[in-house]
Amino acid sequence: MERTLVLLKPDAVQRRLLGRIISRIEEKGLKIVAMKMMKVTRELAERHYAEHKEKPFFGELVSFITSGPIVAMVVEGPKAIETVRKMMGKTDPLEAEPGTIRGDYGLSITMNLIHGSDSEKTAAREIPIFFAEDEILSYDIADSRWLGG
Ligand code: D4T
Repeated sequence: MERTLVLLKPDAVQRRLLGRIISRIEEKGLKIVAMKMMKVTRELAERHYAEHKEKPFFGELVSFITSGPIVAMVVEGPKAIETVRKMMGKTDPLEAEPGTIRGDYGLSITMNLIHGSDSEKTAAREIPIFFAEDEILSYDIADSRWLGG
């Protein structure tokens, strides 16, 4: 079963949107197998966003993600990576379709509420940055036989 790293960014916490976003993930049928609220240090942020180090928005990105608590999750399900990316919507809020998380709640390209790994390779790199192996739970969920995969 595929796993993806999901971060609910500081704006999601500050705007009290955690419950709504987590509900969407649950209602879709995905399974949360790890979750914690945490403060991202500068070092952690720079590791997570290493691929963007040379981009002009890198400084802003790091200062935003370290600006307040976030909620980090590992989400599991069939095609979890692509499914979460579709639910997030495009990075630019003007391009994010209504019905997506960013399309419904976001106006800013930086404060865009949610992060989801963009490939299996990225998920494998990102998950251990935020979670130790023993923080990721393996459990049966009652409705799994009705969700396919
Ligand atoms: P993340 O990585 O947060 O899931 O976002 P995306 O996958 O949708 O977008 P990305 O990797 O292209 O960008 C990472 C992060 O940088 C912010 N950003 C992006 C920004 O502040 N200014 C910009 O011009 C761009 C392109 C938003 C997400």
